[in-house]
Parts: sequence; structure tokens; C-alpha cells
Amino acid sequence: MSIGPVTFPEELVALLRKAPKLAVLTGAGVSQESGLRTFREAQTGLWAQHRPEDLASPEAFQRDPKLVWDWYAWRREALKGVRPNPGHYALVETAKHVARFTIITQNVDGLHQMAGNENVLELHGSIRRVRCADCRTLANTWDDDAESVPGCLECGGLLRPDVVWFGEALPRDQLEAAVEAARSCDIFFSIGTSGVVQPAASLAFAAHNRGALVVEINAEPTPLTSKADYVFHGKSGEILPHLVEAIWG
Ligand code: BV8
Ligand code: ZN
Repeated sequence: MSIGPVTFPEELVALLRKAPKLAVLTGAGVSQESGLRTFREAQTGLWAQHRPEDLASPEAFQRDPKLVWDWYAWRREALKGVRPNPGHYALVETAKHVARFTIITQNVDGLHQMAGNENVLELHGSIRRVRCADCRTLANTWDDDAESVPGCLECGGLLRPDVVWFGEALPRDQLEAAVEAARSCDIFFSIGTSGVVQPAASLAFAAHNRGALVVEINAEPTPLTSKADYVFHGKSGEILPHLVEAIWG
């Protein structure tokens, strides 16, 4: 489904040319064109019988740590060879032209950083990091194909992905910085997210309530669509490069 030429309202282009303070919330949709499944998309293979939110929980890890460990090992394997797409690179370009640029991502794939963005807040952690479930020490190395879940070299506890599971608190420093960025930005972009998971989904509304302009770029409508000032429904990997071209090209 490639989109025709996107036209960007003059007012939005003019505002973006004024180099405002931008906050950008991203979700799985921004990585879809890099070949990564979104959360909504059904899992495949032996994971098809599991809902992501059933595996991404401390209860699941308690119940069957090896099953959860193997799921993340499978997702890390799927990440090998995956590269950022033009949507990620357009955000790198945008960062060069505005006063303050903050990416607030729900993605655990590290593709924003791989594309070259510096100021990336990882609200839900990263599957590229592994830590101890007990003492939280980060592991430098680990064996994804080990017979059993590897142990922590510090305390012997089980290792787990350094991500935020459902029911777990978000990293305080990342969340506080995200709330600050949302409350003090001039324009808030919500890109490739279904806007269902909290507290991430409330950030756009926090920005809106502070008078920021809200722009949604998503393949389909979300709970934010009716509140957004500008809505572009389509693929972020196609729309974002067009936007950058229209403003700074
Ligand atoms: C917590 C890491 C408490 C793990 C993730 C209030 C109301 C209701 C429920 C709650 C609430 N507050 C808290 C909850 C519970 C829960 C929650 O929100 N549940 C939901 C399901 C209702 N929240 C939590 O549990 C949070 N923790 O509240 O703790 C607490 C507080 C203090 C002390 C102790 C405890 C933790 C939430 C984080 C969970 N971890 N990920 C992992 O990855 O394995 S969430 C995970 O799912 C992702 O990170 C992301 O956040 C979410 C998936 O959403 P999206 O990224 O948006 O992806 P999705 O597939 O849904 O949508 C993709 C969109 O892109 C679609 O709209 C599609 O159309 C579009 N698209 C597709 N292709 C493209 C595209 N768009 C553009 N271009 C394309 N090419
Ligand atoms: Zn430990």
C-alpha cells in the first residue's frame, strides 16, 4: 500500500521550520518496515499460541523462566540483520533542524539509536540488554542457546531481558524525562503506535493538555486520532522522509 504524494499543511511546515521543541513517541509500527512484527501482528511458529502480553510478564517468568527466556532469545535472533528504515533516518535528520528533539520509544529493538539518534528514552527497556532478575546487575555476555536460563555471575540469580514487563514499573529516570519532554514540547508526534499501553499512551494527551500541537502518523486510526491536530494515516517509512523533504529539503 504505497501512498500518493503526501501534502503537508503550510501551517505545520511553517511551525516546524521555526525549529521548535519536538517530542516524538514511537511504537512497533515505526519498525514494521524494517521487517519486525508489531505487537498487534500475530506471532509465528511455536510462539503463535502465545499472546505477547502473556509472555511479557513477571508471572510468566515465575511460571516458566525458560519459556520466556527462549522467547526473547528468538526475538533477539529475529533482530539480527534488521536495519533501521527511512522512517528512523528521517527522525535523525529532523533532530538536526530543531531546538530540542526527544524520542520517547516503546520499542525494545534499539533501531533509533542504530540509525543515529542520541536523545532516545527507552520507556520499556531493550532486548539487547540482559540483567539479573534479583540484583539487577547487567550481564556483559550470555548464551542465548544455553540448556537452562543462564545465571547471574554476581548473585547466581536468573538472567532476564532488561525490558519492562506488564505490571512492572517503568524506569523512573526515563519516565520522568518523557513526561517533562511531553509537557514542555511545542509539537508532539505520535508515530506507529496503537496508543493502548499505559502510561506511554497518556503522554500525547499530557502534551495536548499543555497546548502542544499533536501530530499522529500511523497506519490506522487510534484513540488519539480524534484529539490530534494533524493526522497522517499511512506508513511512517514513507511519510516521514516526505515530511523532512517538504520542510528542510
Ligand atoms: C505498569 C516491553 C504499574 C516488553 C511492553 C491504565 C489503564 C489500563 C491498563 C493499565 C493502566 N495502567 C497500567 C496498565 C496495565 C498495562 C497496560 O497498559 N495494559 C494495556 C494492555 C491495557 N501497563 C503496564 O503494565 C505498565 N506497567 O502500569 O506498572 C506499576 C506502577 C508502579 C509500580 C509497579 C507497577 C508496563 C507496560 C509496558 C509493558 N511492556 N514492552 C516486550 O517488548 O517484550 S509493552 C509493548 O506493547 C510495547 O513496548 C508497546 O508499548 C506495546 C505495543 O504497542 P505498539 O508499540 O503501539 O504496537 P502495536 O502493535 O500495538 O501497534 C502498532 C501500530 O503501528 C498499529 O496501530 C499499526 O496500525 C501501526 N503500524 C503498523 N505498521 C506501520 C504502522 N504505523 C506506521 N507505519 C507503519 N509501517
Ligand atoms: Zn544477580
